[in-house]
Amino acid sequence: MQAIKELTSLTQQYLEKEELYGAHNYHPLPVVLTRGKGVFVWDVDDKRYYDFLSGYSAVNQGHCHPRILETFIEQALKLTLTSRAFHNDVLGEYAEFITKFFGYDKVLPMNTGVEAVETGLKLARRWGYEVKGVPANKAKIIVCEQNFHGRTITVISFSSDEGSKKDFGPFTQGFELIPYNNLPALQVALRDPDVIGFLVEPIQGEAGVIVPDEGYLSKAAALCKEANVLFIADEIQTGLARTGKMLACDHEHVRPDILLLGKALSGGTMPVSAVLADDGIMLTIKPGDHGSTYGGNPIACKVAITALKVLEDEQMAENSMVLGEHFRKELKALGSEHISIVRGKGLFNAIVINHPDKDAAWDLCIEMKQHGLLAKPTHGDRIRFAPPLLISRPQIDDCIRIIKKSLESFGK
Ligand code: IF1
Repeated sequence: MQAIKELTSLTQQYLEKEELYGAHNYHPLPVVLTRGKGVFVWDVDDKRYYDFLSGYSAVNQGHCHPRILETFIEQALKLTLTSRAFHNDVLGEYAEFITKFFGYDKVLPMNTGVEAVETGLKLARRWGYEVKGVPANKAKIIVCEQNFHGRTITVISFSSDEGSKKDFGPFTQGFELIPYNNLPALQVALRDPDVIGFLVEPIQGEAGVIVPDEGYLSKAAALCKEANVLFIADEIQTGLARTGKMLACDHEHVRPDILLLGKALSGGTMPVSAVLADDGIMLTIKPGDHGSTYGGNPIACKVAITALKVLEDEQMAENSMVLGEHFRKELKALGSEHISIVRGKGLFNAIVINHPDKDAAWDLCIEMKQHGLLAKPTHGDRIRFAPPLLISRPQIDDCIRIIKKSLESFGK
């Protein structure tokens, strides 16, 4: 663990203030950022870093993308919030754009990712009772072990990670955990007539970029269809070009019944999330049944349109696909004894560190920080590598050199 004393006094001042007045609900890397542009961020001592976390894939388009910021500022100077008590001249334009962009009848706009997840769960339950005909309060939704779908009490109710649930009970009922990437387990769970939904990450992010077997998503979706169960894809982290396709589900031509989006939907400017579904599902929600103060606000709508256009115009999915393959190949070619696994899809990757020291992944992140690359461990021994999708091949090669140099410090 890097000692605070090795940090500049300016950085230390920021850390101390946060420590004194901020809740201690995170353990960030000891770096204080003040500026971002494209793939780079700068700290308060004007040191430059490659950002290999991208705000947990909320900054796929790169930090402070000019087109997205221009849209943000232009709308902010005009009208920021009407609430849904009144109409405005932006929501309809956005709803038409995003539903046509992804091929769905309707969109329900929310703000954070977990709000989209909660909305998707409510929508699935409402459909389960009113369309599938499940008895009142009996609806069940299947979820996967090692899932991460957000931090609300209902969503942690179906987490398999005891650490994220401890002393937050009592929990919401109606969820059943099955192993991820396990079709027989799904098949058995789908036999229950009260099951109305299957919520799944196409690639498990927080768990350490767990990529399921080829065909898992398409077969799971087919099993759900057969069982008249809604396939709910949480693409909040895997979506929006991150894995080399606009949606991770696109790799297997799967069309979710309910599609959840967030994070990069605003290009890292503000919380914007969305739930997409067809009329048979979406219209079970009637006026007044669900909503949010900021959901679908004018800035969010305009920014989301530009954020999606930027992904398409700058061919970020294609870049993610090509450079992701190159990145994994180069990482594997390092042949480091300290890397036991390299996995991912597109520019959504992770390594598993093989080292006797339990803090090895953290220490490697500190070493990479020293050499100008920011990444953070997840679940102790895994490090996620997810740069903004506009990164270039020379920049990827530069980052491979940084990772190589940092790994060598283990040998010393
Ligand atoms: C934190 C993790 C990533 C998500 C998926 C829904 C949400 C997330 C697949 C909820 C959010 C964020 C939350 C953030 C760190 C980050 C994270 F480490 F927590 F798990 F990315 F892997 N579905 N993930 O990944 O979206 O409400 O946060 O907008 O809570 O520390 P949100």
